[in-house]
Amino acid sequence: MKQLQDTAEKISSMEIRGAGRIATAAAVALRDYAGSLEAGSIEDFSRLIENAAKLLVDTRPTAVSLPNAVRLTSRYTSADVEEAREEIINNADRFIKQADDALQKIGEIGARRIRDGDVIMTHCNSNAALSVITTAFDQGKDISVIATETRPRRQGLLTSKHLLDYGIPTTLIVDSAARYCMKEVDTVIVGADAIAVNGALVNKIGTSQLALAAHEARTNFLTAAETYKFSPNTILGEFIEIEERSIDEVLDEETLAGLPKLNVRNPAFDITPPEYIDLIITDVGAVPPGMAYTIIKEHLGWEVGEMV
Ligand code: RUB
Repeated sequence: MKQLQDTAEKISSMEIRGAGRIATAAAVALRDYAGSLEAGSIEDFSRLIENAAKLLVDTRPTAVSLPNAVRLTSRYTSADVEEAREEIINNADRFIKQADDALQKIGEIGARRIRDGDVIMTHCNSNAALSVITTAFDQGKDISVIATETRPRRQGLLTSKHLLDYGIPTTLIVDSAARYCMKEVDTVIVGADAIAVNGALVNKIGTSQLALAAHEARTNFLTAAETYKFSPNTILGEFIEIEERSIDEVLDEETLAGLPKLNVRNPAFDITPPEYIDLIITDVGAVPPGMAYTIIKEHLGWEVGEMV
């Protein structure tokens, strides 16, 4: 239980962050919890697993990878505690392996869209987008990257460090310089926290501004998204909740205290409409946003009736 709570706390505080890492951490936490929990009956087991799943899912509302990972991991069919435990452990291991393989496939597929000499712009810190960029570099393409700072948490620094360690020339810009710099960019590639059934992309706040600027400049705009980042619940008409985080992330306590009448908001994600997205690079292929429904139906493995 302690390890489960630790993981939940690390996801809330963003010590573990990024939709893919959150999903894998949740699968690991559920696997270890299922492996060690004591339950006298399948009913007890089921209640404890449901509570654990809820604890994890409630940590952050936007990245659909989290409920998808929890759902895929916590399913079992047996009415025997030991067998159910085993099913969850196997589900988690399978999910973790598939998530890892998906990153590699996304890298291979996405790298074909990157040409020798390209300048790539990216936003926030996405393992999936980085997989595309580093795979293209590994193929010998002479590329460079413009990374946006990504206020307020400045995940662009993580991206810049990763790329520099890899040997890829990288320039950091403030978020508001994105349109100014767009004329130098050949391709924008970002990650995804969720893809809705209409192909809309939910990703770090500021992504839609990049998409708008890319559209205006006729620059390719790609998102890299594992299939487990597509949102089945949007088929039922549900909205994807946009997380609003603490305003302490935007301004420090002293500045806030000096401006008591100032309203401050800190939405953590935004929505990019499908018409601004050229391609979604998934582990099952590079698809247009209009294919989102097919991906959900064919690759997420549960029926609408099961979700209602
Ligand atoms: C991270 C973010 C990333 C996506 C995709 O937001 O928006 O672009 O999660 O990342 P936060 P990945 O820092 O608030 O979690 O491709 O690594 O899953």
